[in-house]
Amino acid sequence: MAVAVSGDSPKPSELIHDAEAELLDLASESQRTDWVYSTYVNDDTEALSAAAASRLIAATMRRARELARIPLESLAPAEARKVHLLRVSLPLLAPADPAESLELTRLVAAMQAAYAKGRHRPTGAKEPLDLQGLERILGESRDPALLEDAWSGWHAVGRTIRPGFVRYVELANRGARELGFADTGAMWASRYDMAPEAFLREVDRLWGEVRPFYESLHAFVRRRLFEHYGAEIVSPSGALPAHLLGNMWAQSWDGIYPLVATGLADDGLDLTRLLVDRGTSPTDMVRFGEGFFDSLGFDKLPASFWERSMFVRPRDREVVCHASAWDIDFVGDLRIKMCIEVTGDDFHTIHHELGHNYYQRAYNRQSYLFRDSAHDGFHEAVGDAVDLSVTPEYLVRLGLLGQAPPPEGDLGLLLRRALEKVSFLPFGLLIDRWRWKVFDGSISPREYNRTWWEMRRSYQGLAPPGPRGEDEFDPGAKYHVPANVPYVRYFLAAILQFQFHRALLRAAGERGPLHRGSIYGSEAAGERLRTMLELGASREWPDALEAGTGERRMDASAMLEYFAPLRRWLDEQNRGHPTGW
Ligand code: X8Z
Ligand code: ZN
Repeated sequence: MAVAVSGDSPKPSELIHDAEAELLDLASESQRTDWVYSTYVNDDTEALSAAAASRLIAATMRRARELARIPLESLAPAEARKVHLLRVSLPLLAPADPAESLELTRLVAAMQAAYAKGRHRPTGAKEPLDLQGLERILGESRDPALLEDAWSGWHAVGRTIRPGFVRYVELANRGARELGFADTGAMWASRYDMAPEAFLREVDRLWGEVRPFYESLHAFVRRRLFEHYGAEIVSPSGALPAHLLGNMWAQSWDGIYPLVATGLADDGLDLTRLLVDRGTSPTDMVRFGEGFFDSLGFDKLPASFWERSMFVRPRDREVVCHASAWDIDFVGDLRIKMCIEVTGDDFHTIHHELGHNYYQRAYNRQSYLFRDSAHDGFHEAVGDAVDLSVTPEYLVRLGLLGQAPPPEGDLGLLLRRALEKVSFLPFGLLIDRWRWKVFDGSISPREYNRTWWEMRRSYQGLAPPGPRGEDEFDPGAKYHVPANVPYVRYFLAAILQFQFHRALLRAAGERGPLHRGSIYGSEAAGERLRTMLELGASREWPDALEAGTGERRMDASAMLEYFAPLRRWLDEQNRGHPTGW
């Protein structure tokens, strides 16, 4: 506490300053224990990390209540913003009762552990496989029976998560209500500098802009899958079977690019093959990522990054393999935690994660409550925007590719990117559309799985390989659900990254088509990006967006422009064939 002159109560600025100092300490402690837990999952690390999380939540809620008593008119605008940000700074709030708070944070840690420990032994396999092994089958096999087995085998992990999830919803909502939110979903939706209802409308508006493109891609992919698998497995006019799209959650379909791109010229971007052929190691892949940011004028990563990060899955212990980026002390102890495999997918994910790290470092001179992104979609979009500059020409410069393919390769290039990014859009939206209803009570535990599949069908046009009852819990088979990570951020990022890419290309002086351009080597683009990142959360997000792009609204025009040649081509290909499901 600040020392108050006797009789006087502390000044608002002092209260805020003290709150920031206390929370910075507790947040770093929580990061540290969480890091140890995630890289060495056992009962002790689980207990330690849950206890630290509970302490951070309790202090945050106590400080938020304390600051809420300050009359708004006595606060400078930056202080008022901090008071607001403090209230929405955590993805999880907990009841004031210490036993319930600890119960909740332990539940979340335990759900994560259950997810990390998920294994399934496919018929005929010698050993049980972890998620990565099962994902490999989903990406590579074209045998429907094997695909279904790997898909169902992994989804069984949801069953072990369901009971904890029901109680977590109850306790997390109680915490959110104690701080004046309607429920946890409403709290999540309060982080976008607008009323939660306005934010939901904003998300719908964006989805409306890209939905026709998604439907057109869906129809085209469905026809190719129908040609390959036949009418017994793929209906020519209905929903797509979720296990045939090359990815465990059918959230990105680039795994089936070879099936879908028949007859198209080589796009030169079979990254997995290029990386494997050159004998690239996981560390080399991270060095390539660092090299890109270096070329934009960002400082090199600190030595501690290379010493403390986890790049590969350790053999001797259980870890949380889902990729993440960390700034343990909020001033530059940057790390990534990944189980890198030498694949194109992981090459992209490395750029994604490094985007988080460079953002974290760019805003670390802000005061504590501003050390965050403008909104969480920004955090997710930075690395992806940079990754859009991983063009064949760039791979030539790295020495991974001999020669860039001629313009005929463009359609393939765009199709591959669309299978990765456009297929993702409805998935990015539906996870939280489902969770918002779970948190506000309009979906009850008895209908978790049915409503999940209704939404999978209505948004993505997908169906499960067979009937899924309420003994299953398929949302629990996606990391962010047991781990309590809000998801609509990825939907926003899927759109924002193209806005960033377009603006950065223009800053780099590139005037050509968006899908051909790369900002590699442009310090002007780097400068523009850094200006936006350094703001952190100190300003409302439209201000940050304007600093980076000159625009104040999120919109899909850049994404649609990037894919324009592919959209025309898909429309031609789909003529006379059914779209929708
Ligand atoms: O979770 C992630 C990152 C960590 S922030 C690897 N992503 C989402 C996912 O894997 O579902 C990136 C794309 C979407
Ligand atoms: Zn991320």
